[in-house]
Amino acid sequence: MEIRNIAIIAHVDHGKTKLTDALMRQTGMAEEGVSMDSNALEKERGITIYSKNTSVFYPPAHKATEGQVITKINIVDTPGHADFGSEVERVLRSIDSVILVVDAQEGPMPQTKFVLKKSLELGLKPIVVINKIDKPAARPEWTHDEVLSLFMDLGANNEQLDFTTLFAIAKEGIAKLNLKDESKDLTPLLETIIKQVPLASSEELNQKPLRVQPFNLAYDNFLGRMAIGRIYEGVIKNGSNVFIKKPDGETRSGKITKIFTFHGLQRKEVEEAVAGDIVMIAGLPDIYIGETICANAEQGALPAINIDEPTISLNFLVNNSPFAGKEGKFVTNRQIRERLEKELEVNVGLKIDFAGNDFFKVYGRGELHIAILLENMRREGYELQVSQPQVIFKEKDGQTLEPFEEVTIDVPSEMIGVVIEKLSRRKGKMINMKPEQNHTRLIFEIPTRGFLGYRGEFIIDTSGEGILCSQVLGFRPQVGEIDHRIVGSMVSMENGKALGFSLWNLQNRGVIYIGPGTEVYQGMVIGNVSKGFDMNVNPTKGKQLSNMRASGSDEAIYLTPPWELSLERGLEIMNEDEYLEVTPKSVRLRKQYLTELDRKNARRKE
Ligand SMILES: Nc1nc2c(ncn2[C@@H]2O[C@H](COP(=O)(O)OP(=O)(O)OP(=O)(O)O)[C@@H](O)[C@H]2O)c(=O)[nH]1
Ligand SMILES: [Mg+2]
Repeated sequence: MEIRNIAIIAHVDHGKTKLTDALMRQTGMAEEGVSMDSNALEKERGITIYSKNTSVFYPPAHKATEGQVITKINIVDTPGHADFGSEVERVLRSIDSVILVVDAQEGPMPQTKFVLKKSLELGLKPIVVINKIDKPAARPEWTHDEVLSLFMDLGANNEQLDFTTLFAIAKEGIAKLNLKDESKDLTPLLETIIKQVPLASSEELNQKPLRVQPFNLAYDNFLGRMAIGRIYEGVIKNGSNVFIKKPDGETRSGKITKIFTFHGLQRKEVEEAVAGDIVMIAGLPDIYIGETICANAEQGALPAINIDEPTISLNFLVNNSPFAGKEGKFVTNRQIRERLEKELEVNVGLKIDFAGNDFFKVYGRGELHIAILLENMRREGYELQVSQPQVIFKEKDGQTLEPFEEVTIDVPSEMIGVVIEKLSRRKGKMINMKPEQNHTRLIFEIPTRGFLGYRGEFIIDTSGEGILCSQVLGFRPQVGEIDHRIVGSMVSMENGKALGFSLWNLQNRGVIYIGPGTEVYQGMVIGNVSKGFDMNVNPTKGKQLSNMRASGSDEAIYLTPPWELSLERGLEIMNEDEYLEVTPKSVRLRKQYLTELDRKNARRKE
């Protein structure tokens, strides 16, 4: 058996997972309807959050003819969202070729550029799949040209420029080498993989002493932390004693207690695995990404794997709102701490500082990265509150640096004015503007600090017709003050049930987050005020019954549907003096100080 290792990479939503699913289905490794996006949150949101391994065999054993070599293709399906970009980078270090999927209508997008750049730098030769050619507005030839110029812009060498392109409908499991070709399945893609992806396995490599490098971590309740890594050289045997080396050479010893290989989506326990394969290993509880597992102490460590630094931080703390403990099962400081410690076992992009007295400082790669952690926690029954996400500053050579992002925006051309105006005010610099058919693509570089909180405004300003995505560029010298449009909060002065009548009165002052019947407490934020300053309101006030009857000219109440808070919305719009309260059933926004008097006193102290 021969082994080949590939990763599927692309901008978010361009069809990586659909393609992987179809590859599994057509090679008999998965039933109809089984998807790589297996996690509950992934299914709900329709996005990939965690990169995942699978493997397929080609030709499938039952179709292989006598004497035909069967190839095991290890495939890593990667997440497209920029917050998980560092995960992709680690994966790229451990495979031999990438399938770059590009949407035939959208063409290359920021994440396409990011993952392609990383791949080219690592010397990989991509196979390009132009996907979704069934879309009515698909423009496969244009996309191909754009991809080619992207390769050139990114400095691809001649061999890389000579990439093979396939056209696909991943959703239906079809790929072809020419648009005019007839094809019923993914055979052309599988054949291309066999032809072009370098062989990872060989008898010669098997003879060498063992070297394995983990690029991902997994956690199992019984087996503890596990490493997912590539066997570069040698054969790994269950029960063997090994040495673990950090990239700087520091060495410790350990023992392998279980080995799994990937077999479709299943993991298959094996007694040994050969060079070239990707395995999951148990028995090394302190193993970490980029270390080298080797057979003897004298072997050299493999080159380190970079892990991108966090860009934002926020505090996690025990919920102490008046509604605390009503909905959660796990609410104490200790329980939250233990959960966060467990998260660190697998969530490589995350850092946590446990030194605070009554809070934990959590560092992440973006709002979605943090929101996913919070969403998982609330589903498991945790209750907590978090502070406003803040950008991380770094000191280097006596200079303060802050994270910057590249933001790419596609909007109907008549809307570019408002976008440019708002992003400029947030210290964004437009570096490109390209009109296309009936929309315009704008590219900005902007400090993360200025960009935080813009998404919601963008959706409103463009009536949901724009596409916006961002990509961390790295740390750059800090720019000055940023003029955020401060939106005031509508803060409840009372405890009780919100009534339709009072919400109706309040809705012309701003946007309301709650519907009638919602229980509120003093200090809870129930909406925002377009005028800019906080406003104390009483959402529990009803209309005097007698009044209503007497007036005779009562108007019907038309309540605008509330703009309900989700975790991401909450993180994005919250102000500095607020907490987001997260429980299994609710997401509420509140003032840190619940009474107006306490808030005044706090302001005075500043
Ligand atoms: N029309 C059309 N839609 C497709 C095709 N392939 C995928 N899609 C749709 O595109 C959406 C995204 O597909 P996924 O496979 O989840 O994309 P992805 O690249 O894995 O997304 P992330 O992992 O979140 O980055 C889904 O709604 C698919 O149904 C295709 O060939 N044609
Ligand atoms: Mg996916």
